[in-house]
Amino acid sequence: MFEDEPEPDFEIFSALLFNSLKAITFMFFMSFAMINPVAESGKVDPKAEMMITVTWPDANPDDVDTYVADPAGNIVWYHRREAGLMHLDRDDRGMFRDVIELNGTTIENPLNQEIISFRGLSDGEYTVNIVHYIANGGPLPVQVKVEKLNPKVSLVFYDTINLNGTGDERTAVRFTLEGQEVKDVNNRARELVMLTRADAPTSSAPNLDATSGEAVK
Ligand SMILES: [Ca+2]
Ligand SMILES: [Ca+2]
Repeated sequence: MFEDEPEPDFEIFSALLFNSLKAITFMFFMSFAMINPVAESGKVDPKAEMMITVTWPDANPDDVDTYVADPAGNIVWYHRREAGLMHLDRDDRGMFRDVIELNGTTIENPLNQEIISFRGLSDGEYTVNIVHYIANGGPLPVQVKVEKLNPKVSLVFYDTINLNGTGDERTAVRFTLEGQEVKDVNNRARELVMLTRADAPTSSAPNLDATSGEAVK
């Protein structure tokens, strides 16, 4: 009777080991099965549902700011880079502090771009505004692109809008989400900057961004 006991234990152990191996193998193949369709369908970031890209000419010193309002009234902008489910990657200020490290040397980054991504979607109307915060010359062509990323990338809006001088605020696009559907894409003017002014810090001391270390306006 005593001699019989180790055997069932060993059988349970080897069954467990075998099942664990099967589970690991299954997960290994599943992770590949999940990665491949994502790469093939051209998804940018599986966690982002929407992406708004604002671009102005390379090496241009002008500072353009992007403001996006969601249906709940949250507004994402350079002083509030997380609002609701929206995130602004960075405040691009033209050429100001726009440097990158390459092989130990610091070079100027010519790119002028601000990106806003949505982690999730809520029903209702969104507004995308662009603002000519600092102008150095004539009209500035600014490209605004709005993409819905899932289940596949679809273009909601793409256009070039001219900004005509310091303080110029334009509504690039307004659109309404209903579930996965995008409706009523239009550019009826709506001011967002004035709605954010209660948000602005009262101190005149420069704030340093925690992640990039760059000065915040
Ligand atoms: Ca900016
Ligand atoms: Ca820049």
